[in-house]
Amino acid sequence: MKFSKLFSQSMFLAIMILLHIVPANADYIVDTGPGLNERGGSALYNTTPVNGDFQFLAVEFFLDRTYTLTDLEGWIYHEDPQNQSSHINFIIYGDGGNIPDVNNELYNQIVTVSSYFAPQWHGLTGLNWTLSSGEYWLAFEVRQPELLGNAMPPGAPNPQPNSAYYNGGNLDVGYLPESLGYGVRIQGTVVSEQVSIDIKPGSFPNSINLKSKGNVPVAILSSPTFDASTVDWGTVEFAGAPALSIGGSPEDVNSDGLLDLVLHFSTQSLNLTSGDTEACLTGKTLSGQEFKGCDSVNIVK
Ligand SMILES: [Ca+2]
Ligand SMILES: [Ca+2]
Repeated sequence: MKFSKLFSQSMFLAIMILLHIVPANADYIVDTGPGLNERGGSALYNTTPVNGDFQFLAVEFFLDRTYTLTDLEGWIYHEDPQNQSSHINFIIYGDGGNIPDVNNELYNQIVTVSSYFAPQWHGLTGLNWTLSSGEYWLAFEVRQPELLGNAMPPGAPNPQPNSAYYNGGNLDVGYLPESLGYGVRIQGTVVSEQVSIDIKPGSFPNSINLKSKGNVPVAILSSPTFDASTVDWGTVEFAGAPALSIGGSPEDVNSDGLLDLVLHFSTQSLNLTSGDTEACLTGKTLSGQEFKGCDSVNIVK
């Protein structure tokens, strides 16, 4: 019970943090700020690596929509007694409850660090790592027989609520943020989900007379991975026009057993010309996931 209580508090904290640091189209998904500007914190020491035996420090992060991660950074310190460079695997794991699921390694790339440097941001740029909404862990691992001394100084001002330390034998989780507080920055871009739409559901071709004073109905189709009932009407635009406040009752327009959403748009507001053969609809779900779908049109000349 104690553990689950801690977890739910952590979840709440994480959601609060997301709300604060992820305005629409923000670059930073996570930004804890830097750790202390001095040596200290946990070492990553790996003298006898065998399969699955390695050390890592990891922080949990939450995505409330689909992102492509582009930049990962850790606040890292290094002082190698043998004056050798080291290799850190930056790894994204799935969530295994409130620990990294080490059997679900999603992305992995090595960063080489020099034999000595003061605490600084170190990491990867130009990535194309796409993750759907959910809980994940960013782990900093030493998988080679190397030492990364005082690897990550703690003390980041806005630490992630959950972090974990694995020393090859014991997986410890649930440290209070102030005891670890690794510095982590994650950047990414919001990915627009592709959805299917049906302009003038039930009829084809989708003829539109731009002189009409009427409305054009457009169905946003549900699929096993997209629930049209989660659409935030106020964010929907079809060919540049906002949705009218009529209709919108869930109905299954394509008889696949999934309820779809039919919205209406003023023909006079559509940003279409006589040469257009396709029109697109964009919007967001109530949780902020962007989506887009297109269908053919036949502009009546
Ligand atoms: Ca149609
Ligand atoms: Ca349907």
